[in-house]
Amino acid sequence: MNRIVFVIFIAAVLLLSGCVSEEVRELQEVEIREYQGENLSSIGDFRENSIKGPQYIDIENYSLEITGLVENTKSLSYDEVLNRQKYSKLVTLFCVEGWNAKILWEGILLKDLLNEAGIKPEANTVIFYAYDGYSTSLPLDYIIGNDIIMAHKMNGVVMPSERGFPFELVAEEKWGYKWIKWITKIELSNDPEYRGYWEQRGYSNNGDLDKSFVG
Ligand SMILES: Nc1nc2c(c(=O)[nH]1)N[C@H]1C(S)=C(S)[C@@H](COP(=O)(O)O)O[C@H]1N2
Ligand SMILES: [Mo]
Repeated sequence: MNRIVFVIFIAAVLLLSGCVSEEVRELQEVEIREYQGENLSSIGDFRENSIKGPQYIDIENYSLEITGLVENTKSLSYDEVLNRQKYSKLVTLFCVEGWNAKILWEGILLKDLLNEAGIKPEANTVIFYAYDGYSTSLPLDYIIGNDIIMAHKMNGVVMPSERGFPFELVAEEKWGYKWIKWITKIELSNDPEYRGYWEQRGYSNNGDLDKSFVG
């Protein structure tokens, strides 16, 4: 008798645990706020100061263009962009307005994308364009030499629209205005003097964090 009760008990436990584990569904990813002993900022800590306010990109109709001084022009869907090795980096964004945010970024290496398209030897500058008409540029050497990534996740969650979904440039060691959000086009160029949105309005073209952004 005892044995039967025991067997029923075990069967019930197995059944229940089966049900419970089937019930567990991950509804949303939870933001990471600590990484290797360091506290992170929150994706809610950013100030909204984009030139035209937040952009809401319809991902079904989204494509990322790779153009200019490349062997093969590319037009990639969101999934096609993400269909390669991901990398993460802990980097702090500093805005010229005096605030900052330390975030664990995750995304893809720009040099992987560019090498796939084939970098022409004359190229020395990478110009980025965004959905809101914003643009900025950075030296090709900087992008390649520093393993610069284009992020689709922040603190382990998919980047919110307000923060730059689908992709934001993680321009480490550069002021926030180089961290272009809502990227739609990457152009390889041989014009190191190209000036983006804020650069045309007086911000420094190199955007180095250790220098003043004016002048
Ligand atoms: N497309 C686009 N990217 C942009 C901007 C913008 O106006 N449009 N603003 C830049 C600036 S000045 C900063 S500081 C960072 C972070 O801005 P956020 O706090 O609005 O996310 O985004 C940068 N990327
Ligand atoms: Mo900024």
